[in-house]
Amino acid sequence: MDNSRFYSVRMRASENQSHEKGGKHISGGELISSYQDLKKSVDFLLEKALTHSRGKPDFLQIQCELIDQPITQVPPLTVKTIEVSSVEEGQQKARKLLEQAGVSKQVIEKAYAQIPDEAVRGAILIDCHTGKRIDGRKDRGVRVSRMDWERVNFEKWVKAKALPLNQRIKEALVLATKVSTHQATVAELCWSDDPEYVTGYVASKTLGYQRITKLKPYGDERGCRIFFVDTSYDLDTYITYLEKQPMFIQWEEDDVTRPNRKK
Ligand code: WAQ
Ligand code: MG
Repeated sequence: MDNSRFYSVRMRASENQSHEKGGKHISGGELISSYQDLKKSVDFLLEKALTHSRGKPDFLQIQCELIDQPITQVPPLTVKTIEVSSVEEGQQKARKLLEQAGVSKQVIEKAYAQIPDEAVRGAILIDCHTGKRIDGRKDRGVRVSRMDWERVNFEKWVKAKALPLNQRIKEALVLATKVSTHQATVAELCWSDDPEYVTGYVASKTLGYQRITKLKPYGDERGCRIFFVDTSYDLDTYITYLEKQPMFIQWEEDDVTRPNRKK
């Protein structure tokens, strides 16, 4: 692949002044674009910012930067969907999965207690040994960036897995795959801050991406994104990886599912 002219394109939008001035986070987005597609990519993020269910932005920023590093390719996490009939059941499942991934009960409860009331535009990082928040970024959190999944390959994957062709699942799975790829990530817990979207997930290298169909009540604008981090790894290096390491998700069809495929 010719990696020479790829751009990181990032958007953030807020209401009532910019994020720095205490405005309410409305929407964010990040993708990797070729030079030829830049106009389309900016337009795509502009559309996302202007049509968001959290509100109409009055601060909006879109930034393009040439990526001057090789872009790593990683396969997507495996996806599983757990159907639940209530938020309580969903939250119970989420806690169980976090435990399975190696986070203790105490740390899980401590993390839940630290979910901020005010919107954060990134993820909060929790030390998986102590349960303390370690990113020190307050309402900003850490925004994972510089990752994407090329459309044709993504659509092939969607078809093979019989999943809905859904931009939100794509974005979340791309992020979860990048985050879980780093050794320091023990697990991730997430649900949307979009009031009408109640499905969330727990992800880790060993669990894969486990969707849970209800993690919050319909209409609730409070989202959550927590990374449980093994702090025996260097934190600054980890945050730099999340923010800067460019990555494409790339799915290769499994030979087992297509026995007649010629090599
Ligand atoms: N880096 C770090 N944190 C982020 C990022 C990012 N790039 N994007 C969003 N967040 C944080 C931020 O605090 C948001 O408030 C919160 O996550 C939720 O973001 O059906 O839509 O984009 O499989 O609203 C998951 C289930 C949907 C999808 C998650 O999150 C499915 C979702 P949203
Ligand atoms: Mg959102």
